[in-house]
Amino acid sequence: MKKHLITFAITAALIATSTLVVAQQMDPNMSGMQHDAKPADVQGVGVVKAIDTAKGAVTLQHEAIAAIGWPAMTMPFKVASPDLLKHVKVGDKVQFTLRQASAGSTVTAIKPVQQQ
Ligand SMILES: [Cu+2]
Repeated sequence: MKKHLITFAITAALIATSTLVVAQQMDPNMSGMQHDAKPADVQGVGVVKAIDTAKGAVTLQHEAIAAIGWPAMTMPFKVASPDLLKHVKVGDKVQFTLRQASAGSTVTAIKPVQQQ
């Protein structure tokens, strides 16, 4: 009887593991399709106040970001890659993507917005 329970437990664990693997393999496609719905990424608009390519940081005077309950403010952000800062300069109005994490927010995309 005990042996049967153990066999059952192992089988259940194997099924759970293989389900997890399938879920992970599917994830890249899923996140690609549902990019806008991903709660970890939020969009913002602001003005570039300072750029520090050496530190990989950008200071943004951003508008309120309702998705995460932020009021408008000026603050520094880490960027996912210093390359992201090549296409923006101080004074640019920009649209950016923030990835939310417990360690802080990281800019994962940033581009100038056409001003009219
Ligand atoms: Cu802020």
